[in-house]
Amino acid sequence: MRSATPAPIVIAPEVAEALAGGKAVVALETAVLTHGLPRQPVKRPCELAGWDESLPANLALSVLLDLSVRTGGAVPATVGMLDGTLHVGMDRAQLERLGHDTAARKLSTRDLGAAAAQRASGGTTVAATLAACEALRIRVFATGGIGGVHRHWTDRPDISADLAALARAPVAVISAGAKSILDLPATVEALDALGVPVLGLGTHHFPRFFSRGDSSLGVSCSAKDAREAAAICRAHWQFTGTGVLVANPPPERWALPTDEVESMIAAAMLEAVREGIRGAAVTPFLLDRVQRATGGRTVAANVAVLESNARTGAALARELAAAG
Ligand code: PSU
Ligand code: MN
Repeated sequence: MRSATPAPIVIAPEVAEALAGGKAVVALETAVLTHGLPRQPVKRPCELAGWDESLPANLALSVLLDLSVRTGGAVPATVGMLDGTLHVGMDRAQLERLGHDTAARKLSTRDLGAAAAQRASGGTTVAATLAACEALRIRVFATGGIGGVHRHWTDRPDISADLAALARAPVAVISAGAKSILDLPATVEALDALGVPVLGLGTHHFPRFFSRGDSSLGVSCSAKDAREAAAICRAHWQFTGTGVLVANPPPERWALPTDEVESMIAAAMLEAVREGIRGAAVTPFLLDRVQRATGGRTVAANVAVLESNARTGAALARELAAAG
């Protein structure tokens, strides 16, 4: 006989305890595990000690982020779906299962119900991870770059559900701005319209994921460090319940020049149009093409960004927890 419907959300005991005790918790997404990074092993992409080069790169990354959050003094809560159950807090075996599953779906908010009912597995995007944060009152979430308004949105309004999710979940999302494949000025305008502050961490420039940004695109406020950022987040949530996009520029050493990234993206986009790539497939397609075009330099930048954001997320979560 079939077992009863599985509980839709399972919280790892470690995460439940930390939340109940008001300790620092940092949520992590898994779309980057299932659809973001290559599945081939990659030699230490950016000289990071926690990188296991015997693992497929996607899995090595999730393992590294878990470790970085812990080293930063917070409890990682990796979110992902296994056989229809949404897990908040995934252990190594669960990450391995999801990372090796070639049938894993890319799950945005709209996809959670269908995947749960069909007992599917999948990696959660920023939007779907934010839904879990909202349900469990997790206040900090670290990712690479959020989705946003895609280029050519006037032809086809491809706007990531990440923006709508940020507009409703009171969560600080640490991100290197938004992904460089997007229309970044339009994305910043959309965040503005949704009432989501863009808080530059040690910068007044909106980061462009692979590059550090410049004076052509700014943020709505800046903080010098995690402590000041936490104070701004707390004050923000006294007035309204929207998320805060904490824009953390990529580490200097691994950032790429804007022009170089731009020409790669232009080429990848032409290819996407030629191949008729649409909807949820657009982001993974473009990331894959850009990664291949640079022979791993964008992979290094991507990993460096994610790791830096995980560490920054831990620092921010600790500041928020300390303030109660
Ligand atoms: N940034 C990356 N790799 C990724 C993503 C972002 O460097 O895999 C994922 C995030 O999970 C984000 C999603 O939420 O892409 C956005 O997809 P879409 O544009 O289809 O909403
Ligand atoms: Mn889209």
